[in-house]
Amino acid sequence: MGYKVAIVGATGNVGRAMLEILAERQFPADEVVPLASRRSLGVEVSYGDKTLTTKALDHYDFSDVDICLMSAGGSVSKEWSPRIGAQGAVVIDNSSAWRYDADVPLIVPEVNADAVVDFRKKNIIANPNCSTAQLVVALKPLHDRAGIKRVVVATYQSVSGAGKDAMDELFAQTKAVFTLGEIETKKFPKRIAFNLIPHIDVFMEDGYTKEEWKMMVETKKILDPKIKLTATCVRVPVFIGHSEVVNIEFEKPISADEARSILSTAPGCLVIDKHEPGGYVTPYESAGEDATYISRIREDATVENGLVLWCVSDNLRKGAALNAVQIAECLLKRNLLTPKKKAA
Ligand code: 11C
Repeated sequence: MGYKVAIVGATGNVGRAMLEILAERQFPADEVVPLASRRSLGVEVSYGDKTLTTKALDHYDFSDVDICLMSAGGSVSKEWSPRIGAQGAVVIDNSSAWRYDADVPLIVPEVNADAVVDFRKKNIIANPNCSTAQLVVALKPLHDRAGIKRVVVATYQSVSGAGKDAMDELFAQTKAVFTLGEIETKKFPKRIAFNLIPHIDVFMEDGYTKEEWKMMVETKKILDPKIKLTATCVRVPVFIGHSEVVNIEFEKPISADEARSILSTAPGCLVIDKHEPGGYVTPYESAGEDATYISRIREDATVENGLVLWCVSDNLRKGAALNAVQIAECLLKRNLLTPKKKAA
């Protein structure tokens, strides 16, 4: 007997990817229930070769649900994740609402899978921000080998991170450029077509944006609180796939060749690093794939024990939906969850 899995926010970019990945990985679910706000009620979504119709989140009874994958934004998570958790379903929450709560584990399975056991206090497990997930997958094996002291990261984040409306905005603006139409900006503070915007999420008091703050705080919680990190997060006119330039300062010496060899066998990583035109991965190629791709690994001679690399991943998959499903798989592998129907 398998699990009953609910997906809140099933009609969004990440919700749809969650359904796709559950089916692809043959997650042992007997029943999958897509839930959404009243606005998306009755919308059909695909789950493998099935078509499911979304039901309303309001008043849904979660008492026989085993796992709830939440991806409906911070305010819905703030209200609903504890309520759903209190009804006995384990919530894997993709928003930023619970990530920084000391009673909620924040998990990237390739990095800190064992911390998943700490989910029982609130019955919530947090999924990190997409730009953090791929970063820590790449950093972990290098940290284990040479001890990371400091990271300087610049991101190039696709518009899908800001949701489906943001993808539509890039498409509409690009079309308007070619048809000499009016460029409308709604989701983004400035035009995104044929442009870059050095601003993701809200501004904090110190001048950093919340996206940049999240990368710093989440890397510490998932990987090591001693790691110092500074980030600059930039939105780019790419539909899917976040890219990052990562400068790393280590405690011990590590050569580019050694880093390449460590990363090429590290979980979740795929190294494509040929010193020739096209010998690296771009976000376009990462879309629809599960790996965190690493290219352009080289020594940074301007600091002691420095490396610099290029890291790309599908932000909707490893950055969100895939990581959430992998967390659910961690629970099963560790026998932390028995299907309620079987237990009854
Ligand atoms: C973006 N990284 O690309 C954001 C999306 O905290 O889960 C995910 C925001 C979050 O806009």
